[in-house]
Amino acid sequence: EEKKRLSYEQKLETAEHSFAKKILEIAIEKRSNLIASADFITTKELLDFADFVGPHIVALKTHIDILNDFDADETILPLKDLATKHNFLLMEDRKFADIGNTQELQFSYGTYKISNWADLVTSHVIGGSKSLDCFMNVGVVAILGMSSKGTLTDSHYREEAMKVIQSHPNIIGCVAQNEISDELLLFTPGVNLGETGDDKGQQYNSPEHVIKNYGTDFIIVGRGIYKSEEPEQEALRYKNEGWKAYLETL
Ligand code: 5IU
Repeated sequence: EEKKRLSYEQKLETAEHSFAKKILEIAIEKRSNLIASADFITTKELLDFADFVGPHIVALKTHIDILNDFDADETILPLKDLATKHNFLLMEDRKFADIGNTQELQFSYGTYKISNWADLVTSHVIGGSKSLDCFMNVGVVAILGMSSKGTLTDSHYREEAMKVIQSHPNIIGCVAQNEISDELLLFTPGVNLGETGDDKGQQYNSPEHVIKNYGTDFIIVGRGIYKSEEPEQEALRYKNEGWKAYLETL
């Protein structure tokens, strides 16, 4: 028996964080719950991909530190222009996991200056609640559980992590592979229509499975889209699958 869920409109009514509101507004406007993970090592591939899939996504998830040719002017300025052009958010999957002081430095300084351009950032909560205070003017997506085989995010960890997550105003939602409470947005990676996993521990489910069983608000798809022959068509396919599954659970 599938659980009924709150609509994006209902979540928007109670959302408090500006970036929670923003991503919900984009979802409603574009009729999409798709986040594309753009795990590229060159700026050209990243920008071409962002332009192709931009119309179909609510956010583009980056690992900015894997680019071989990162350059603030050549990478970030055009990326921000594409985000404006196609109306999607930039989600840097940095997975912070340190003490507050170090995270503050990693967030604003160094090569990537994430705080200058990211709308959303991912963070572990392993450093405790105070370690998350530094993430200002951004929405934090906290890692509750991971999709990889053998992850240490067992039910005890998740129970303790959830206490931190529910009480921190910078956090808009969780990355997880299980159902969570309605007040937080649920982001689920490990989504693929053709594969069940990779040879490095990744485990996949379909968009329909995660949306119907976990109540996922936003599916995160990487290789399923960017490795396909026609990424734009494939993005549209995931978008449509995700939206259909969402409508069926209302
Ligand atoms: N990602 C996961 N699983 C997790 C977390 C993050 O796959 O539990 I936390 C990231 C890693 C990669 C993307 O950037 O999401 C998934 O890519 P593929 O769809 O190519 O597996």
